[in-house]
Amino acid sequence: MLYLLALLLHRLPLAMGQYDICKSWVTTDDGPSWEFYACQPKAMRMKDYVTVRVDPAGITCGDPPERFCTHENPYLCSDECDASNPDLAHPPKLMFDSEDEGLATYWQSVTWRRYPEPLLANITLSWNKSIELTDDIVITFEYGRPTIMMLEKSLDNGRTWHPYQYYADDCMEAFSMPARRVRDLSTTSANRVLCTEEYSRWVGSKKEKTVRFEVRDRFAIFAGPDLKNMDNLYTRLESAKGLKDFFTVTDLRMRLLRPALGGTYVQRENLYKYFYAVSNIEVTGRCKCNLHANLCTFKEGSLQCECEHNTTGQDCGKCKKNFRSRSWRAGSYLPLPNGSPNACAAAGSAFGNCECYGHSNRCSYIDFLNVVTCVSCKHNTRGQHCQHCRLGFYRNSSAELDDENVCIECNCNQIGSLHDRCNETGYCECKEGATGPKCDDCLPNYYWRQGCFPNVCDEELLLCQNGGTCYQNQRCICPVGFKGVLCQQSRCEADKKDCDGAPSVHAGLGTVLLGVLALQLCGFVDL
Ligand SMILES: *[C@@H]1O[C@H](CO)[C@@H](O)[C@H](O)[C@H]1NC(C)=O
Ligand SMILES: *[C@@H]1O[C@H](CO)[C@@H](O)[C@H](O)[C@H]1NC(C)=O
Ligand SMILES: *[C@@H]1O[C@H](CO)[C@@H](O)[C@H](O)[C@H]1NC(C)=O
Ligand SMILES: *[C@@H]1O[C@H](CO)[C@@H](O)[C@H](O)[C@H]1NC(C)=O
Ligand SMILES: *[C@@H]1O[C@H](CO)[C@@H](O)[C@H](O)[C@H]1NC(C)=O
Ligand SMILES: [Ca+2]
Repeated sequence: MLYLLALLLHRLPLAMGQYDICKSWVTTDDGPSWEFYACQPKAMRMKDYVTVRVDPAGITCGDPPERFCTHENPYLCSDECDASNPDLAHPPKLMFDSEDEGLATYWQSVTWRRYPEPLLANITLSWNKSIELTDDIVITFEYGRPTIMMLEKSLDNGRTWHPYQYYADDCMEAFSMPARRVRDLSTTSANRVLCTEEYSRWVGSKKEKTVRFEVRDRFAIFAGPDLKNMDNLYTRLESAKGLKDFFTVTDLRMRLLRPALGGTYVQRENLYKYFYAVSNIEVTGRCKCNLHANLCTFKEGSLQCECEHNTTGQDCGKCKKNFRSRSWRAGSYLPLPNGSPNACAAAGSAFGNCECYGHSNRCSYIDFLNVVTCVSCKHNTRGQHCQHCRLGFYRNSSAELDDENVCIECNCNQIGSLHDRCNETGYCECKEGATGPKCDDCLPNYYWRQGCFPNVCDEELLLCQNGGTCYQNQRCICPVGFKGVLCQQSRCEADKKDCDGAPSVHAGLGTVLLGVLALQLCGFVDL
């Protein structure tokens, strides 16, 4: 009990105190009303909400059953791992159960029987939720800690990964990095990724079992050794670029690269004593809710912020519908001690701010008009309150005024339309002969060729005469001997010379032949 109390007191500065309420009902000169504050959920044991994946397939021991021994007792290889026997199985979930007094339960890998091929294993923890670490990550190894391992993190649910910390008994040899200690970091290097030798050297497997990612030591750079000056840490978290993100993760991955050796060399004749065994992974943190929630609950398999301040989303990362009169902002730890809620505001709310439907976060007062107007409306909006669509855009009738998709481009056909504006249903104004919402079609009796032109010929009213054929409504292709727009004119009538005149002396052979042909055709038609 005393121990528990000590533990609670120890965690006090991180778990309690500031930023634990989002709003309170206060009475002011103007009467009672809500007052809002920056707020965050309490720190929790994150291993209770994690999903784990161990790679590669077949790395967990016991299938087939296998014997192993320990560095302390290397020649008594009588321990057995058997996946089909609950008493002898070591599945991944045993890294996250609560440890009963004395008896450790652990995940265990196969032994290094493939030596000198490396014995590699990845343990990937996923939350499907952004988490802010508030205390050290502590990984407990039974039978010795790895001599080389690496910790990686992801901020985007496992799409991209970044190194978080390197661990080796010889950093230079394993990673070509100098060995450093977190305690030696300074205020400007608090988020440096380093290689440490503190957790990888052989000291006997019972003595030192843990590998840490030192969150507290990094906090202490700002908050002092006992984390007494949390105000300073919160101030730094707001102002130092990238510092908050450094302690934020959605996933963690332990890459185990070489097991404990129990000495300097690998003994090839006894490979049953080399393997990984992890009994616990402790991750303490809080849901990242952007200082807009003080509760985080486990729903439908995922952690979820209970958003206040009229925000919404898994991390309270956007404003609720109809509360977008200004752009969303995270709450802030500053000014101390209560921070700023930076709440989302209802359209037309009594905040006194100029309403911009979330398309602008800047307003400006125009002196001579005595109006406040939104500046630089985004999302193709315009107007005093960004309530209109820019020219060339029209209102999306299925979107609210505060929706990013509220304005749709008119997209008028440049050739078919008179200009690039359109009416409220997206219809453009067409030039003569053009039609369709975007003016990219032609009316009946018009054809498209860089714009709409009236048909010259067609199959109904404007038939080509005398056996002529209509080419794409643009012209008649007339048989020899006829001409005119609709081939309505006989060449013989128009020009007697074509019919009975002798071919010109200047004409070439082709013309002569054509002349003869025309002569015959004329004769035929004349019959
Ligand atoms: C472990 O994950 C890394 C990526 O972070 C990958 O390159 C590597 O192949 C994985 N190793 C195993 C044994 O699955
Ligand atoms: C992750 O969380 C989101 C939001 O709560 C949920 O919609 C999604 O189904 C979850 N994905 C997985 C793989 O659990
Ligand atoms: C959120 O909206 C409700 C009305 O739905 C209002 O009563 C409340 O004061 C708002 N909270 C904030 C922080 O603006
Ligand atoms: C109109 O708004 C709705 C709701 O935001 C959106 O789903 C849709 O894609 C928008 N339409 C267009 C053409 O952008
Ligand atoms: C937009 O123009 C089209 C075509 O002229 C018309 O049918 C429609 O009613 C117009 N819409 C509005 C809102 O004026
Ligand atoms: Ca365990």
